[in-house]
Amino acid sequence: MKAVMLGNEAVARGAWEAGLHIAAAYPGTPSSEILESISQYPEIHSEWCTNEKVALEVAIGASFAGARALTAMKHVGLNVAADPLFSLSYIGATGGIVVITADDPNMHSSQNEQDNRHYARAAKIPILEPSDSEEARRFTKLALELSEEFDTPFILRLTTRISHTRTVVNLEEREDIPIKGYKKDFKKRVILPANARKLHYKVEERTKKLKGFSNNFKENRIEEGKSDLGIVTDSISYQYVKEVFPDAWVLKLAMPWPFPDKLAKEFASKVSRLLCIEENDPFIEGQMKELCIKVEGKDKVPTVLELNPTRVAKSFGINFGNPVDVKIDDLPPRSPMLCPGCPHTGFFYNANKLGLVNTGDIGCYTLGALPPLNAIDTCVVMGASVTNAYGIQLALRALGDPDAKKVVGVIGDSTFFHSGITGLINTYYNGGIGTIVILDNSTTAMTGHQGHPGTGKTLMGIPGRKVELTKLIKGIGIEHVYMLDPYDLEKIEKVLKREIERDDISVVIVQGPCALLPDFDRKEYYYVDEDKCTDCKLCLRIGCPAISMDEDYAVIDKYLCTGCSICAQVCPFDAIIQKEDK
Ligand SMILES: Cc1ncc(C[n+]2csc(CCOP(=O)(O)OP(=O)(O)O)c2C)c(N)n1
Repeated sequence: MKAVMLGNEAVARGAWEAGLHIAAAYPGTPSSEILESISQYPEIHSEWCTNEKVALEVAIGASFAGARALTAMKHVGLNVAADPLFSLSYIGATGGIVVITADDPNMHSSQNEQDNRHYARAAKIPILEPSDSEEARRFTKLALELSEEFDTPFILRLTTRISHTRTVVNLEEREDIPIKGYKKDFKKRVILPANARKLHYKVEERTKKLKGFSNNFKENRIEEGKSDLGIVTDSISYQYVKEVFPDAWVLKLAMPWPFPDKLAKEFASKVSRLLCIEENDPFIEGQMKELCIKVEGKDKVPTVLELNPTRVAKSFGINFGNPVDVKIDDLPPRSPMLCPGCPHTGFFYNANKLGLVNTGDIGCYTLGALPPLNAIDTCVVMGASVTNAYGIQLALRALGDPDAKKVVGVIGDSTFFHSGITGLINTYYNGGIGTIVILDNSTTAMTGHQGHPGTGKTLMGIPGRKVELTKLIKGIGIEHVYMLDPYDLEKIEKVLKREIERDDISVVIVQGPCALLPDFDRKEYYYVDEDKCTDCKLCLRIGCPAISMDEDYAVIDKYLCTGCSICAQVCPFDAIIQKEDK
């Protein structure tokens, strides 16, 4: 049987076919559909975890007990999970264990372009890279099997184009793999220095064996060409190479680490000109150069942004036409905005009005940094709003600046559970002051409405336990904790004005569900009374996409309006009126 599947769906299918037992992850584009698809297979226990480190550690525990396990994350998630990843390399696998990283060349929805192939080499963990959905399915299976065979975790690296492209997949049946059960193994699993030293020798031995494997691995394949040009490539770049250079010899690498040195040398000897075409960093090229193989690559192929056939062709002076390389400058500008009725809007409107220093975080609410709200000053990584606010405060206090206590950290609910909690405890412990605002929309909205501990909704639909934010924060010892209605502008302003003057730490939770959730309580729409509207444009300052200007008065798109009332609260002329309930 065949099916057309997204790369991420195919990974899930491959994992299911390989008899996977446990899957644990934290969402992040472009990886999120992997767990969402796995959750459709009832034979697998799947769950959203609080963050990527937690998810990997859950998978490691499952592997300890002899279950096949995987974790999936976006590329920056692997930074969060890097600590257990490096230990896991020494510990190896009992049940097969695979760490999936979905990288995002071009930063379609990420803060950086990070080439996670480097993690494979740095942590000495073998890596597989599919070039389409069928390979995504097969390589996931293979990674779980090889993990057990070589006593190592495997990294499976996808990129946005692999994760989010649909291609044909062959479907196979699920293998029945029993969970082995738990057996104590002190030398393998307790990485005290005395054990770890021995384990490091084992890792080096394993790497040698895997290099031998990589040299003979049939998925690291030479495709004969008709010219004397040879190209080494991997992942999605392989598809571009086949389009742009149909006559070239190709060395397609499915396992770029451990590097198949003999195979690469053999390939180089077959051609007179050798290119390396890969996205982002010269990971393969660098390893070829270490072998003194003469190869052209990043001197011509850009390291920044993703490749496509046109960019690949252009790098080598070939005119390939322009089928996909749309010039961004030619498109009408369309700035991203918070949605109509977004429960974050009211806070940002007030924060802008008060002109505070607001350290931001990652989520839908990062959009509060853009005009007209302009209410976020920084955005570093998940959780950093809380810690950055504290750091700014320390510096300002050292300067004797009385505004030190007015620094506000702004974080979403999922992000708070992910990595805000530890920062808040740090601020409390070290005597920090200032205000932390948690924008709690009862979901992980940015990545597609996944559950988190504050929702109590689990991935498999089994009722989970709900963590109450107020109790949690009060449990730390913070006394000033307030829960606010996101649509009550006056109250938000009043509480903010009061809290930023306080010589203590306080937490303000602005709580109301995301307007895109299916059970959102949509109210009757608002409209503008043209006779009362003075064209003052104050209502535009909330940045609601439902509001625009006609010639000399504001108009509200009744199909977009959710009836949240924020525009009506902002209008000084009572020109915005709610349609009466019938
Ligand atoms: C380390 C890391 N993991 C995952 C992501 C993907 N991601 C971006 S924001 C976000 C959470 C957003 O949820 P929340 O904090 O509740 O804010 P909302 O979008 O709901 O406003 C996630 C999972 C990321 N950017 N970095």
